[in-house]
Amino acid sequence: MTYVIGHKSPDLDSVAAAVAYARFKNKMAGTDIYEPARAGELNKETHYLLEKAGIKTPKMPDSLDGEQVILVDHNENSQSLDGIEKAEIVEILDHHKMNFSYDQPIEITVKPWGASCSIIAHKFFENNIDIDKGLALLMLGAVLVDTVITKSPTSTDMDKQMIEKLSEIAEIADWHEFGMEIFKVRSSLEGLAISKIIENDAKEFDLKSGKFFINQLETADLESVKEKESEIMEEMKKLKDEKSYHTVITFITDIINEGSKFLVATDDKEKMEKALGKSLDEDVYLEGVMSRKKQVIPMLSEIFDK
Ligand SMILES: [Mn+2]
Repeated sequence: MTYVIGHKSPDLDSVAAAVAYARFKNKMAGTDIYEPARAGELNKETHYLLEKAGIKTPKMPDSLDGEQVILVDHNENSQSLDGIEKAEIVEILDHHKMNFSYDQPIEITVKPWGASCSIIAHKFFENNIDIDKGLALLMLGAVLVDTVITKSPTSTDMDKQMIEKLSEIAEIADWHEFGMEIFKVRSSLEGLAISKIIENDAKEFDLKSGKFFINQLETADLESVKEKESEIMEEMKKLKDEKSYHTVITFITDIINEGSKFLVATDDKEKMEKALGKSLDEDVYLEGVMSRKKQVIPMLSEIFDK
């Protein structure tokens, strides 16, 4: 038996690639020795798509020690499940930079495409092997997520071609809409406590004016966050008072439209309006702003760190 396995903290592409490539290898060899596996807990969109595709969750081995493995969607030991140093790696299929050396010649497929599932889909088509509807749906989802619905700079023409072909098999009429559906599942705040939301991805910064707490959320659907905004604001104000912050910010990044909505609780409204270039009495949406490190902090430093 040979495991086909992706990286730790598996994303959709990593799990879908394991499922798809195990199936490809079994069909090519006319065997069932290739078994898809996963290297960690599944995220929300992976759960969602496996269920929608009617595909069972790959098992998670305790260790790869002594096992035969095919690595997909990664090639670095540090990203592999424990025991990889003592596993026999028989093949690699990936779309990341190579950081791999091995004492044996093995088969390696690496392409600079947007998703591992694009490379695997191409292999199916090249070899005239059928992809069933469920598998096509899973692979399509993986390519759409990894390429941010083809908007990522890593997305290539080949990814687009694979998206078109997989959509047809999966009977998805509008792949853009299907991509949005997956991103909505991924960024859903449903069931999350507000206290968790405001600490979703938070960092503290000491500026000359005082301590800043800056939290970022990602969404494919700003509208769906809107109904929680007042609750989020309340909780931010509480946090600001409790911890004596100068400013608490939650900015919600719309990954599709590439901009961020800012929720702000601050001691210095006037200066904050100057820093953001917007009135805090209205919705603050900053077009093109997506990075805390590269955009938000410099904007604030300009005003609050002098
Ligand atoms: Mn990937």
